[in-house]
Amino acid sequence: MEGQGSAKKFKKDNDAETIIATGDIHQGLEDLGKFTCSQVLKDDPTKKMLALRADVKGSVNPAVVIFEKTAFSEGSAKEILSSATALKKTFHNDIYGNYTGFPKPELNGLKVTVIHPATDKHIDKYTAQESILVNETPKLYSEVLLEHLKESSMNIQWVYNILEHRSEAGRIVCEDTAPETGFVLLPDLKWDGRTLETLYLVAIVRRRDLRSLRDLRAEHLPLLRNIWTKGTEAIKEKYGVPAWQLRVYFHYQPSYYHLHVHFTSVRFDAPGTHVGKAHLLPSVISNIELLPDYYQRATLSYFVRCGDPLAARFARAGVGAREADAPPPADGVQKSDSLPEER
Ligand code: M7G
Repeated sequence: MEGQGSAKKFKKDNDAETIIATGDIHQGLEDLGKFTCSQVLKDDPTKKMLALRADVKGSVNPAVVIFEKTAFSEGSAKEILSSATALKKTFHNDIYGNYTGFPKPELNGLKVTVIHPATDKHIDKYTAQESILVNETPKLYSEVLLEHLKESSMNIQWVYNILEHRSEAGRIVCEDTAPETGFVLLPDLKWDGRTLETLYLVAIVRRRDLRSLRDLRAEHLPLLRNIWTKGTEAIKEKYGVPAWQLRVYFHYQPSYYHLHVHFTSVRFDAPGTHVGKAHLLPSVISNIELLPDYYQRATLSYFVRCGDPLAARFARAGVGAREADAPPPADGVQKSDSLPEER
C-alpha cells in the first residue's frame, strides 16, 4: 500500500484493467506476466538476492521486483531427500559428486517483493553502490540531516495503514494502543512469516512525533521498555523464540522516519545488522538511563550510499569528500575517514 494516493498515471490497456481501475498492482496479481526487466539493480550471490527494475504493462510507473532464495527448514529436509528431487550431474571425481537438484516447486519457492509504483528512492535503495562513512555529530544532524529530511524522505503511508488497520491487520502479532507507549508488532516485509531461522518482525510506535533514534530521550524510556517487554513476550508466545535468541535494534539511519524497532533471530544475519547501522534496544535504553540526552549529544556513525542525495549534502559540508578536496575540519565536523573524537 505504500505510495497510496500517489499511484497515478496509468495507460489504457485491456490486459491491465485491474491496475487502471484501482491503481493497485497487487489486486489479483498471480504471476509476473505484466513485468519486463528494464535493469538489473543488484545481483547479490552471497545473499542469493536479485533486484530488478521492471516496466509494468498498463502503467507508466516502474516497479522494483526483488527475488530472494528462501532458507531451508528442517521440515522440508525429508521431502527434498527423495525421488521427487531430480538430479543433473555436473561432474564426479572419486567419492565427490556435484549435481544440480530440482526439488518439487513447492519446496523451491522464491520470496518475491514487488514495489509499485517504485520511486527513484526505491530504485536507489536496491541499486548496488559504494558507500561512505559519516560520523554524524549533533551539529551535522541539525545542519545536514534535518535539512535533507525536509526535502526528501520515503513515503510512510504504509506505516499509517498498519497503525490504522487498513493494511496487514490480520498479521498483527501484538498491539498496545496506549497513545504514548503503544506500538504494533507484526512480521516485517522481509520475512516469509514462517521460517524461524530468518524470523523478522517490526514494532511500529503509535505516536507520530518520533522520527528516529536521534529523537529519543529519558521521557521515552517507558515506551522503549514497553516495546522490549511486550514485543519479546509476544514473540515467545507466538513463535516460541525467547528474548535471548532475538536481536532487537533500531537502524540509524533508517529508510523510513517513523520510529520502529527491528526484531530478528540471532541465527539470522539479517540485512542491516552490521556496525554502522544497528543499535541494540537494550543498549539504547542503557545509554539513555546513563545520560538522558545521550542521543542528542552523541556522534552516530553510519554509511551513506554514494548515489544518495544525502551523500552530496554531506560532501558539501566537507564530509565524505576525498582527502585532497576536504576542507579543514570545522568544529563538530569530522572527516568521514576519521574516528569520532573522544568526549
Ligand atoms: P528501516 O530501517 O527504516 O529500513 O526499516 P530498511 O531496513 O528497509 O533499510 C523499515 C522496516 O520496515 C524494514 O525492515 C522493512 O522491510 C519494513 N517494511 C517496509 N515496508 C514498506 C513494509 C510494509 O509495507 N509492511 C511491513 N510489514 N514491513 C515493511
